[in-house]
Amino acid sequence: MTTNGQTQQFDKTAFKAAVEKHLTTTYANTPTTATSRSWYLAMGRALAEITTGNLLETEQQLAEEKVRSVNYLSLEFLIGRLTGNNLISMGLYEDVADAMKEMGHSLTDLLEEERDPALGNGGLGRLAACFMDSLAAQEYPAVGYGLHYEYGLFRQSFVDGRQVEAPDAWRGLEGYPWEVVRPELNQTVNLYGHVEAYKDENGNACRRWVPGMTVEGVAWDLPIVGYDNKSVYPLRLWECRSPAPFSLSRFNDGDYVGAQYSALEAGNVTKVLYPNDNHDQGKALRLMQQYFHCACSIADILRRHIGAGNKIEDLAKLETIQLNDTHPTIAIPELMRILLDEYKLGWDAAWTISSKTFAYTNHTLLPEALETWSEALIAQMLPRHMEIIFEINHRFMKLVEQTWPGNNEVKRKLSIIEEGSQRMVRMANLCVVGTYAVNGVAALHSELVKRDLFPEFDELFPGRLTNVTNGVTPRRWIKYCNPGLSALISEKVGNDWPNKLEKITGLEKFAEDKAFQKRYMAVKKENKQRLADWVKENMDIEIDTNAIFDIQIKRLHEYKRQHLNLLHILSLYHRLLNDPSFDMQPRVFFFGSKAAPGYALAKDIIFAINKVAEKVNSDSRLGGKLKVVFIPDYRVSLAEILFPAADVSEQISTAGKEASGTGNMKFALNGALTIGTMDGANVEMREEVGDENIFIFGLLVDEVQKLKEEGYDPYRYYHADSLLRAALDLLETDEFTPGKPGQLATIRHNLLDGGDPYLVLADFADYVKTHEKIDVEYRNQENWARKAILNTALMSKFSSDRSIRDYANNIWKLKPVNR
Ligand code: GL2
Repeated sequence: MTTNGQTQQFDKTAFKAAVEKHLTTTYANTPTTATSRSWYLAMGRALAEITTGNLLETEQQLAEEKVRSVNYLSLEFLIGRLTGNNLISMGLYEDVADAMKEMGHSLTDLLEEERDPALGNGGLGRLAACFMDSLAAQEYPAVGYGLHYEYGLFRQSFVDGRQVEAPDAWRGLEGYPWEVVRPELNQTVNLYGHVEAYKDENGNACRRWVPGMTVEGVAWDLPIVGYDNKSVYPLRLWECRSPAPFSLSRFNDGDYVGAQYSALEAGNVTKVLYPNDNHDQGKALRLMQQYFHCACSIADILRRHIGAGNKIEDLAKLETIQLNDTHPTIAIPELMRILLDEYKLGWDAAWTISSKTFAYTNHTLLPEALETWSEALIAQMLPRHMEIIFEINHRFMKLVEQTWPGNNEVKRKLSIIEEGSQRMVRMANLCVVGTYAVNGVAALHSELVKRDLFPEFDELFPGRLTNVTNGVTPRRWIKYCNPGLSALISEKVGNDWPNKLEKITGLEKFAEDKAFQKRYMAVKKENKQRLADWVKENMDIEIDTNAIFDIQIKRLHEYKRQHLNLLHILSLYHRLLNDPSFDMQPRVFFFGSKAAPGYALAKDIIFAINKVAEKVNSDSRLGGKLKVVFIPDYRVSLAEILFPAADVSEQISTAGKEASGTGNMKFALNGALTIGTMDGANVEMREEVGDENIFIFGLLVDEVQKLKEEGYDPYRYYHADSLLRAALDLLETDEFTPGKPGQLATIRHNLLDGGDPYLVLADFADYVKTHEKIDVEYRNQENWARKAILNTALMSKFSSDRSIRDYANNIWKLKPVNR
């Protein structure tokens, strides 16, 4: 299918034999009795044999050539199913489909057997996965470091409209076929204990950590397969185990539970992914996860560096470490500890290496997401690290004093330590002080990082704060998930666009071409049908593919304003029933979203949408004009069906709150038109597609700030706008919860009496008006097709390949190494 080197090596007979071998020896099945799942597993293992070989060869080559590489540290990698995507990258999709067909199986069906490795919450984790894909596609030497959670993000179901969470054992009983355990890479991690002073052989005063507990880090590698090349990089996930999982003496004494106690304790560290998105809970176990992740990863980076015969002094020349948000910040004092206490470097030498090795990406301005840890907690769990953090801060405060002599206010603001009833460590401040580059994730966001979050840091360290606009991988988010569109694109611009997305601009000249418009819209229709079929089969809801498919899929959060979308739906419901002159194009509103289990209002919003959906979908008075579908358990594999099927993409956060968004890019690439605020990457998308091909509404960042300063009164909007009033008041009635009025009232209450912190009511009228415009524009299908084609054609900036090139050229100074 591609010119991939691996394609030529594909030996169908040998591959089929390998699948059968795994079916029988690895999964204890016979070809006649095996289930689809066993066939999928056996196929996965046979493929993983190929990628593991390439991974080891890539590792060896990079070590021998002593090339500079990036280490991407992230607590989350939301990779999604690997099999289909890897087949595409390996150039083996059709060959393997053929081989499996000869064995009596449809590849598409087998791919459905894979569970999503949901090792992330949302955008931040998915970005890390796109970045690994782009690093490998462009052969920038890289290792991804994450955690091997036993349970990924919870599975969501709805019981009477309410979210219910269940554990997600993503590996299944049989294990995940793509992963390979690497026992030779195991690490020992220390915790607790105390610090002691001692004199070294030369009589110098030294300090060392005497730990109170040790656990073991087990490395699992997942292959990140380069598209159309032979490089395979590891995504290395650490699992925490006890070094002494079982005490035979305690067991023999009859203490059966106590005998396993240390194993139970250690196993907890990587048991479960914290289900919070854009929110810091400050739990001790989470700090332990973070340190465990960093300690294993830093030790592994040093093992590679030193093992390849390099000097510790050359670390920053050969390795750079990107911190994905503040979650792995503790890696900074960890590297310092190793350089000071183990390599015995002086402070300045150690600091030079460390601060030239780390770079940090900021992903949010939301105060509730900016991590702080209590000094007491760090001092107890990581006593030596707390000392080092104090020393970093002490030296940093001297610099602040030199720059702003006698200014205690600025010291208080910039200090890594926040004073108060309990002292807290501000991880973002530690990151800015301890790294050589800090980037935001979209132009607007990076400006706000400089202007509002870190203005003094920008003055103190000119040039350190910068921007890298996010992107998404065109392999998964067009080629794999939208084969119809992919074929059409290839026909017009050639087939190398998946790793050269600039080529897609070539579609622009077909935007007016009537025949092309028809074919483009026919593909859209097929994708809408695929989604409609899924909905019919899984939710038993009938939907018409002639309706506008209007989709909002993302984590549930007040700032993302799913409740603004809901109020618009309620306004349509009200008008359809009460205003005989009102007419609209049939519309289906889709939602897909998980709420953090402890986020009560987010869960109430899910409940409300589900209750409205129940009523609306069976209300014959609406004449089929309005449907609402809340897809349960939204995840990457469902996103792959939803993005290609969308006509309208909802990107409606309060301006200044969504750092970037990446779903916005996936929708537009797949030809959906955005309704959005001037927030995050929407701003740059508008620049690319032009104002006439995107529907922008709402307050701007500065208007939001001004309105808040002036004193925002939600009741003003409530009293002034009868449609808004009707929509809000519906939430008080029992219209959607027969016999139980008030069940949806918390949302109304939050908006009116709770002060409407995200200005939903202020943006409502413009939002409704902009939707009316969409309604009109959609009626002219040629006009709509042109706009949709232009959205696909003009999105090339938002390839994660471009993002990674920006990081490589402007921050990491990294060169590709071809295999
Ligand atoms: C996020 C931002 O909210 C989101 O706008 C951005 O696209 C991603 C990736 O940069 O990062 N920040 C954050 O904490 N989470 C995000 O998704 N969880």
